[in-house]
Amino acid sequence: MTDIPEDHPRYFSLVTRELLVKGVKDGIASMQGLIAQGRGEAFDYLLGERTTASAMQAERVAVALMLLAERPVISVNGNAAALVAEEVCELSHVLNAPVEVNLFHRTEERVARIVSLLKSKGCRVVYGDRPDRLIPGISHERAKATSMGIYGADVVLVPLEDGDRCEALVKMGKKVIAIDLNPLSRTARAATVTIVDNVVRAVPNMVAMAKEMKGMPARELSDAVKGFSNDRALAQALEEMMENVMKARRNV
Ligand code: PTJ
Repeated sequence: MTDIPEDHPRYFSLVTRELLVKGVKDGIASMQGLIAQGRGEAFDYLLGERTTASAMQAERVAVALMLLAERPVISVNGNAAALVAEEVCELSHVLNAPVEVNLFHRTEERVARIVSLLKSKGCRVVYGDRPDRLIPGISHERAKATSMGIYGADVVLVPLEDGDRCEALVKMGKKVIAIDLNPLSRTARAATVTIVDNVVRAVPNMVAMAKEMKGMPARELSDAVKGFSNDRALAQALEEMMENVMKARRNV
């Protein structure tokens, strides 16, 4: 990996890039994943590369939903595996939610590598290498899922999901929690709860929240979810971006 000086103003962003490049070299992330990360970075730049108040609230609602769920599942693609494999495993452990490897650009070799990476990071239950169901309404390879994992889940956390699949999961009656830096994306608009934050900040935040909220009675968790509107949260995220842009504009 390139040596990034710690005093560089965009240190974390550059380290994240390096992790993804390594992910591609190791056969974990796809080449297309690099392009997706670039798009995400542009939105993150507008956000000021921070977790905003609306993202923090969405993260809390998401954790409450997962704790209330009967069968919560965490979907992992190449980008999530390259960037936050360890944190995903910790979240899986705290929430008692199995992980399923679910790829957009699916190859069995990449699925196997990601399954083994997640296991090496401590994930106990990892589905995805033996799919036995197809998500209705989407084309074959992208539709593969497992009945014990995403197919049978009531709540699915999908970091960086593609729009079609997010819509298809919602159509199946699932609550879908998306992590997506682009508040205008189809995924962001179709999900039940969208966290407009970088996956490298969102997942560790959710781990800390899950540890804190795990012992809460169901009534309190339901209260945390009550009143949440995804449309309103997306509007807030756009406003937070615009405020940041206006602040920069005043300094030009
Ligand atoms: O590993 P695979 O084959 O499953 O492929 C994964 C990608 C991400 C390549 C695939 O799902 C894809 O093409 O996704 P999209 O449709 O480009 O959507 C990715 C979304 O994630 C975009 O809206 C980006 O803005 C957003 N995004 C990119 N990087 C991050 C992000 N959101 C949060 N954190 C990031 N680091």
